[in-house]
Amino acid sequence: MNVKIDGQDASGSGTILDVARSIGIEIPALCRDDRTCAGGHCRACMVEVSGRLLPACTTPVHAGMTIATASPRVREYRRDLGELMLAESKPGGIAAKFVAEWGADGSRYQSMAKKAAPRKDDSHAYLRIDLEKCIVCRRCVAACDEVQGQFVYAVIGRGADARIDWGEQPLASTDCVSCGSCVAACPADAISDIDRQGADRSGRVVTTTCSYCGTGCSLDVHLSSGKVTYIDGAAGSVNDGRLCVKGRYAHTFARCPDRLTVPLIKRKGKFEKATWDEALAFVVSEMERLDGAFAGLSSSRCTNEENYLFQKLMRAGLGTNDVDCCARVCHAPSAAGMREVFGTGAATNELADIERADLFFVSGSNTTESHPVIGARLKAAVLRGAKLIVIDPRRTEIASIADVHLAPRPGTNVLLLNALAAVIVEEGLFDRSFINTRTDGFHEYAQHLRAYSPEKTEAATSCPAALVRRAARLYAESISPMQMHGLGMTEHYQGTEGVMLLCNLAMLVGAVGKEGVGVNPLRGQNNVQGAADMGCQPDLLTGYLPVADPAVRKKFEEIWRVPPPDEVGRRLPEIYDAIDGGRVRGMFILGENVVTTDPDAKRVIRTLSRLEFLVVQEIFLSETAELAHVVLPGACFLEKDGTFTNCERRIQRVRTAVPAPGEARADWEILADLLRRLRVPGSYRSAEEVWNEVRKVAPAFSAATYAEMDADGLQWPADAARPHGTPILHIGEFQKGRAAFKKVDYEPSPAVARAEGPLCLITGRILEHYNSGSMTRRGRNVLIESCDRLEIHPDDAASRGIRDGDRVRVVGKGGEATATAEVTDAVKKGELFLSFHFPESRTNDLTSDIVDRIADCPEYKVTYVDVARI
Ligand SMILES: Nc1nc2c(c(=O)[nH]1)N[C@H]1C(S)=C(S)[C@@H](COP(=O)(O)OP(=O)(O)OC[C@H]3O[C@@H](n4cnc5c(=O)[nH]c(N)nc54)[C@H](O)[C@@H]3O)O[C@H]1N2
Ligand SMILES: Nc1nc2c(c(=O)[nH]1)N[C@H]1C(S)=C(S)[C@@H](COP(=O)(O)OP(=O)(O)OC[C@H]3O[C@@H](n4cnc5c(=O)[nH]c(N)nc54)[C@H](O)[C@@H]3O)O[C@H]1N2
Ligand SMILES: [Mo]
Repeated sequence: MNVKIDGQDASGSGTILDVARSIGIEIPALCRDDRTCAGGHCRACMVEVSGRLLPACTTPVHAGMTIATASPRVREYRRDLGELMLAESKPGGIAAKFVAEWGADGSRYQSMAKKAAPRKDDSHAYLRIDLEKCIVCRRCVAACDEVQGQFVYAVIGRGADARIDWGEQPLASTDCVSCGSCVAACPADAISDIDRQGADRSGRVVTTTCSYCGTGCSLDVHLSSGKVTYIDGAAGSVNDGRLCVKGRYAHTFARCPDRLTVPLIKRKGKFEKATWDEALAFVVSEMERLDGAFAGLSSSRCTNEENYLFQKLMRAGLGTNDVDCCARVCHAPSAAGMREVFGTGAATNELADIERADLFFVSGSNTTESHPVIGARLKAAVLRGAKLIVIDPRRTEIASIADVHLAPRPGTNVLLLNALAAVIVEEGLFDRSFINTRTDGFHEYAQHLRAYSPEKTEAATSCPAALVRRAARLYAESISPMQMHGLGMTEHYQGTEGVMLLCNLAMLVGAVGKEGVGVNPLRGQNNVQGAADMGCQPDLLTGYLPVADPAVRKKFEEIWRVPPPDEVGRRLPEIYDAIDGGRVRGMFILGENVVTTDPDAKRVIRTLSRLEFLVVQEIFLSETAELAHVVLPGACFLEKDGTFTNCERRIQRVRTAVPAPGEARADWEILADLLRRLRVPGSYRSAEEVWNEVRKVAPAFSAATYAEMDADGLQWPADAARPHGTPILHIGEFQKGRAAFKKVDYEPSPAVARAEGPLCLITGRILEHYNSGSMTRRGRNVLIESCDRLEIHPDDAASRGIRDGDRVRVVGKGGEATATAEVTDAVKKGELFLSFHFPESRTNDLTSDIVDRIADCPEYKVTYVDVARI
């Protein structure tokens, strides 16, 4: 449509505001947030159209319109609006700037000044509300409802009495999840936070990628005098401005006084400061002394470049394939199961598909706490009408809004997923043409499923057959059913097999290889996808190239000028066994706090204490670093360059915002130094140079240049045929050609037979804290959650005399943990949930040595215990 704006010709569709912006004309629009429905509340965007004043943000353009955005009438209107705002409030922020620009000075409507004292709230750990500044534009309400799906705010009162409200209680006691969306949205500073208050907001902004979970949110890090002042969500396909309480607020760890700033060498049981040269020379001499008996554990918190150099150090420098990463204790079963069925072990689709799917099948994922931004996107999709099936023994927040919530007994996913497939087959709901053209083994599979009808499995799973049938029909009948899964699938005795059954389900209904569908593991750590991609696995080199393949080794040798060793290395549990057996005598741990996070923690401590030499590269003196002989201080994500790969295979840039403290160095620089000292050919002057070597060795990344990923990252594979990356895998055919249905029989975990206690303990996460808590405990998140909590059903609590808030002891075969009881029927009778974020709670003293029988992932989700009041 052709229109005239301020005398300029413009064409386009949408609102006047959209078209004006498209030709560079800015209209003040205080209440506009492109992510929410336009409300037209603030009236700041009034423009003149054929003599009438109309709000630009809600008025659609039509052909021939003549629009004036700054006519005398518009200017007079805005000045008057400014006067009204000043009569009713004392706005700060951009609203104050506009009001001043409009020429309002508060002189016109003095008599109207508000009577009642506007409400203030400083109960929250981060947020601060002062309604005296509020212009009632309602952006906070829209942000909380539509962006976050949390519904904390409402507008009460009418006309001049209208005001923002959050119920009777203080903000800290509402459902607020501290995502800060309202803070970012507020144009008047009425809702602000402790980071912004009094901060200089005119400083430099560095865009980078969050280092907590695998969502991979883009961050705008605001700086002043070389320090981080506050962090906002950046625009970008992953988070579109959203963040969670960790990404936005848990950044103060970086400048904590107890950051490691110099290398440490343990002498007579005590750490002493050392120079870099001393420390690295000592590490290299120990590596050379223990030649062939050294193992490495890489860090999924570190960049791709660092993970690449780490495995190169182990392979080319020390001649061992004994290198693993935390994928082993996390989503290794997803990678193994999906690789086996589809040919590629990574998420099939992109997060943007959340907006294209009409049903979500979420299994074993506490999405709103573990991947809060994905959780918020799911909630928004459900609000617009998408269906939701959740499989989780607990009634998590996402389960509470599901159309169908199936709550299986922990460890019975195989039974339940077979039952869901059985319904689809029995009721003829499968996609015959997809099955015929792309899969094998359907008939045997269908036959096999007869033993697993919902009615036959009901007693063991405790999921009502009718509900299972309903879920199966919903999944099969939807057009774009998108799966997402978490550790409730993988951290089990039959973890890998459970994931294979998820693949089967998607194949049955033809939900792979197109938009809005697929099997999507919600990978955990910010760069666990990348750590595995880079080859921090004992059997696979960079880009999933098998180390056992001579042609692969030859190619690496050409580039490294050192051959990778040919024997497949040890996985983490095998490394521990080899330490106990004296075959591994030295170990390098990069950014992993295994003493707190690996199962059967007492055994981990015993085993690591046996090492003749342990070097830990960390940002803090973690519980694991305490056991080391040498500790090397690394730079955290805010202090270095590189890339992280998120759960949708998107490789994104990490950019230096602030300098590292003291003598701490970027992890890649330390690793490059060690490689040089071990006389491995090659040198690197920047993270980009490391990355360019990755592009050479692994075809899947060959086209992924820093320049190509600069704006919004890119999803691998990215090669000559797909230079801009690959949002969706398996279009037309699977990576491995045709895919075969896997028949999986249920095998109860050995924990069931061991029967070491009357209650089944699930361990996992809470929103505010992150893994071993080394970062989130060093900040105000502890004001929101100050200890690990044990969720216990009211009946189990009552029979043990436990009340909400009591300190309790969880007692198992391996030891004891302590926590604060939360009595809730979100867990079933006979089941418990305990988080593991506070090392002093000793959660992992309880977890056992049982692992997934294919991928060796620990069974963190099933441990039999009892509980008592302290
Ligand atoms: N806030 C926060 N976010 C995080 C992390 C953190 O520590 N804190 N860690 C990151 C990491 S490393 C990871 S891997 C991800 C993990 O993210 P999630 O996968 O969401 O992690 P969990 O909370 O461990 O477990 C998920 C759910 O599995 C359910 N579950 C347990 N047993 C079963 C079962 O038998 N069947 C089914 N279907 N479900 C079951 C549990 O009740 C739980 O709600 O989170 C990442 N994000
Ligand atoms: N009971 C129970 N235990 C679990 C789980 C569970 O569900 N239940 N989940 C498991 C899962 S899924 C995972 S992934 C593991 C996670 O286990 P870990 O990886 O051990 O957990 P993190 O606390 O993330 O440890 C990372 C360490 O790296 C350091 N670090 C952060 N950034 C950097 C950096 O840039 N450079 C360096 N050098 N160091 C850095 C941090 O200080 C921290 O100590 O925990 C597992 N443990
Ligand atoms: Mo994880």
